[in-house]
Amino acid sequence: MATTFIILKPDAVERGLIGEITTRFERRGLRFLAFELRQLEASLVQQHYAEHRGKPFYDDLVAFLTRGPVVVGIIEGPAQVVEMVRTMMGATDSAKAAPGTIRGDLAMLVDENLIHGSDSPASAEREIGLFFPEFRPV
Ligand code: RTP
Ligand code: MG
Repeated sequence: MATTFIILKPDAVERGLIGEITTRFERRGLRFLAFELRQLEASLVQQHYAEHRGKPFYDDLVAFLTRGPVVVGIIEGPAQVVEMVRTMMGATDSAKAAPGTIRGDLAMLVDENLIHGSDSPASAEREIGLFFPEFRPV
């Protein structure tokens, strides 16, 4: 088994889509090991998205992630869980995301794209450490 990290972004919470998105993962057979509604500090979001510092969308991205509560979660699944969750999310630009994916079914913008998912096992480990420093795999 392996773990990955997700954020249901403020647009998902504002639009009342926590249940819809969570249910997709649970129906697939994946299991939440942590699940918490949280108002994020800008400093944490900046650390989380450090790879994008300096890009044109960076400041807007930090403002977006801190404009209201998010859900942060840890998902457990098979060895490929990081990739499974990314596939279920769909392309970054929701307008181009395939039908059947979370973004492809429920969103249409590149910035307000409902969900973050770790992009590699190394990212998952780093992000779980940032958002859930107390977490120990069960
Ligand atoms: P995420 O990190 O949130 O899971 O998304 P991702 O891997 O699919 O995309 P990434 O390239 O890491 O971009 C991070 C987030 O920045 C916003 N973004 N806006 N306006 C733009 O061109 C633009 N590009 C990216 C999105 O919210 C994206 O999810
Ligand atoms: Mg990313």
